[in-house]
Amino acid sequence: MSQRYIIALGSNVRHPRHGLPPAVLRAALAAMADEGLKIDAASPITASAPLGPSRRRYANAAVRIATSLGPPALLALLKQIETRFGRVRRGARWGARTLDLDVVLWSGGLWRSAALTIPHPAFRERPFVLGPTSAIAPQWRDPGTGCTIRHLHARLTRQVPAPR
Ligand code: A4P
Ligand code: MG
Repeated sequence: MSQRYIIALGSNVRHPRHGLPPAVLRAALAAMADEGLKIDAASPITASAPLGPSRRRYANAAVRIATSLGPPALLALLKQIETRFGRVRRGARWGARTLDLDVVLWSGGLWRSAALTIPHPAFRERPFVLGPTSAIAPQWRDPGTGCTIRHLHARLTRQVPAPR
C-alpha cells in the first residue's frame, strides 16, 4: 500500500442500473474498493457545467487512495472499471462515456509514458478537478509547479477585479 494517488471521477450519462451521474460515482467508488484500492478520503460529489461539446451537466469527485500498484497497473485497473461501467450504446454508435477515471497525482511525483502522464496534463485548469481535490488533499504539492493544490485552486477561482 505504499503508493498514494489522487483519482478524479466524472460522469454525465446515466447508467441503466446505477442511475444518475452522482449514483454512478458512488458505485464507481464501491467498485474501486472492491478491487482492493484503499480509499483514504473521498470528496463530496459536485455538479458542474460541462467543459467542451457535451451539453449535459457532470457529476465530479476526487478520491485519495493507497495501493501497492504502480502507475501502469493502476491505469489498467481504472480502465477496466471504466469499461465495466460501459459506454452507452446510442443507435448504431457508441455514445458518451458513463464514467471517466483520471489519475491526477501520484506520491512518486512525475510519470511520463506514451499511455500515461502524471500529473494529469489538464488538471491545473479544471475547477471540477481542483475543487474536489482541494477538499481532500489541500497540502499536496503539484510536482510540476511546486504549488499546493489549495494554492492552484485559489489561483484558478480567484475573482479578477473588473477594470475601471
Ligand atoms: N492518459 C494519459 N494520462 C492519463 C492520466 N493521468 N489519467 C491516457 C488517465 N488517463 C491518462 O483517456 C485517453 C487516454 O489518456 C487513456 O487511455 C490513457 O492512456 P480517456 O479518458 O479515455 O480520454 P481523454 O482523451 O482523456 O478524453 P476525455 O476523458 O473525454 O477527456 P477529458 O480531458 O478527460 O475530459 N466537464 C466537466 N464539468 N466535468 C468533467 O468531468 N470531463 C471531460 C472529459 C470533459 N468535460 C468535463 C468533464
Ligand atoms: Mg479522461
